[in-house]
Amino acid sequence: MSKKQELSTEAVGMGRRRFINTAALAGLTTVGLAACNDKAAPSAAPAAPAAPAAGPAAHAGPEVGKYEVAPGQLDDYYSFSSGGHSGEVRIYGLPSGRLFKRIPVFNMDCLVGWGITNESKKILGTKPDGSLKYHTGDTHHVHPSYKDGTYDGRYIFVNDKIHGRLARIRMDTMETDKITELPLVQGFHGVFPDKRDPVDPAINHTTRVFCGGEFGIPLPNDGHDLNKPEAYRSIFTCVDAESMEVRWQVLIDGNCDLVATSYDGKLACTNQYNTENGVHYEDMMSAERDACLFFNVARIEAAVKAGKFKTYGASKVPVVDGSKAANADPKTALTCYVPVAKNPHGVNASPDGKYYACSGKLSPTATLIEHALVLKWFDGELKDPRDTVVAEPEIGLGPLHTGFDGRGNAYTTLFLDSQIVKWNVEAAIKSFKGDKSVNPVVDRIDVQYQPGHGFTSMGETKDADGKFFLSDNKFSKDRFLPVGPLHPETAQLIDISGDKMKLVADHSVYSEPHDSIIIPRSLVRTRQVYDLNDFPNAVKDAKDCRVERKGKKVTIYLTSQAPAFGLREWTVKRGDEVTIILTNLDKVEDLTHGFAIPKYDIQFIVNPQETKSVTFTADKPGVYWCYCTNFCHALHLEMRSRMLVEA
Ligand code: CUK
Ligand code: CUA
Ligand code: CA
Repeated sequence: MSKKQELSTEAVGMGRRRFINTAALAGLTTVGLAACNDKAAPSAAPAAPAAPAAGPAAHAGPEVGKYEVAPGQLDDYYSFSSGGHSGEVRIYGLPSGRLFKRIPVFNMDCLVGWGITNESKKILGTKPDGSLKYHTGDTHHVHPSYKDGTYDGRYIFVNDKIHGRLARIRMDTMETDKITELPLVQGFHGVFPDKRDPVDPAINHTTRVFCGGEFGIPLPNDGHDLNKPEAYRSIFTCVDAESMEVRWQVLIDGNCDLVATSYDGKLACTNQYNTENGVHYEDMMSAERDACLFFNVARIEAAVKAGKFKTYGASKVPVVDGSKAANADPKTALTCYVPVAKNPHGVNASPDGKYYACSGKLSPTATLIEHALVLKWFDGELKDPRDTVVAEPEIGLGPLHTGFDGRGNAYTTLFLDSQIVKWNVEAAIKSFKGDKSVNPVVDRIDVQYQPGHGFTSMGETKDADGKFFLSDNKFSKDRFLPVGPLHPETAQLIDISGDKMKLVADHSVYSEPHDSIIIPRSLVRTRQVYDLNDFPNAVKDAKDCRVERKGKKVTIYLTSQAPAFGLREWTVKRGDEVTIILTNLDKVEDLTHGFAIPKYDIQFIVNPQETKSVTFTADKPGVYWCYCTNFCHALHLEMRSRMLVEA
């Protein structure tokens, strides 16, 4: 037995935790890459014991039964989670942590045929030869549409960091219905819908989606300017929530990470870790302060209307100047750069609409900015943007993302400390004003390990219910059965309804969710069966199944109805361009059929009353069994047709 195995689990955990802390501290003073150090030498002994975790240690053990969802019982909450570089979005149940669905967004998915069917390819975007424009995606942030400051159950918006795309998912079918590629953007990171109109109070729902461009690039990016970083700029974008067309853009200093919006619709903001506009990491951390950058939506739209914008390259989208230098006068400024602690990560609006919490990452603090004071700055009543800061509590090492409970408390993930810290907003404000008798930090709890995003149930709406906090941890190490070098990640469920946080479940998740939201099940209303009439190309009756030829173009009109397809066989000629339109005539909920053609790389499903199509060139003569892939009936294996491709 190895030495490590002889140690109790607790001791092993402690050793690792200490090591992480030590590496973290070294990281902060050198290059800030603690996680990488830790990965490179996971078994190294701690160089020196770190200070024990602050705050009361006595957390009650998990009361598993209380949070168990018994067989046949339904979860209370949905969690919608980004899938990182898997390019998808996932739906979980909480508190059980059961995975219900993976929604393909920017990725290909051979189960449903996403990226294979004509309909999905049209949404994903194709090259002139009909092949997909991109096969990859990197989803970070998922946020639903709003009405009256809370979710309206219509859409979920999600970003693609790699190719700068915004996708929309319909919440009735839980399918991606539109994707927009943003011009002039590389590394589109944070996304947030507005919560109401900035000028017309009658419009109390989401009409705009704000997108934070992270990487600065030369404008135009035409292959000349590697060594001219001063010419690199990032772009902040507003997309119309209905048409999904880009409305306007703002040229800015610095790189956007997260995006948040105010409850009155007036402001959008983003945290900026690279106000230095550096291209190397040393440059990106050279300044003592970075910024939380606020956008005055009404003023930007007035500037666009007045023609005060530029366009770049082939893009026709108006771009206004939001740079720091051009917006020094508050009375006319479109943007306000509020100085916050070094290299902030994450900005979140509190459910009462009063504050924004922006974490330090390379500073052990969170910066609290008051919404009303930012508006005052724009009115010219405050000189210094820094005067909008009302608290800056010291909360721990590597603070990233913050959730709120609706009772005045904030919960921030501490990446380097591997903890969640609970701090009280009003206490933090008092202490910032000089009242030394209050300690804003109320509680701490260890998580396993290195949390990235953390979020509370309904915490980004005015209906924050203070029940659960979910910690999406980047490292799981010893928490699950080993499955080889790629580890699962942990989503740890914490009960925040009491004074003390209680860890109640470890859920394993496939890499690599960044952000999620937790919604009570009452707010989600799906359709469980499609409507035939929603598909203009539907084959509405098995009698309509046929083969139609126009020159070399052949269309196969096909239906599925357990246990048979509407045609038993059909013939095409070698070299034909074949389109198969398949309608599932079954009406019963859950009766999905699949359709696969061997060697032709065709595979997709059709749900009850749904129609999908595929197009391919019949270039391989022979007989091909077109079979149902989705177990649908006692005669599922017998559910087949033949396609003859004549030589
Ligand atoms: S983020 Cu992923 S953990 Cu800025 Cu998209 Cu923080
Ligand atoms: Cu239809 Cu299996
Ligand atoms: Ca910086």
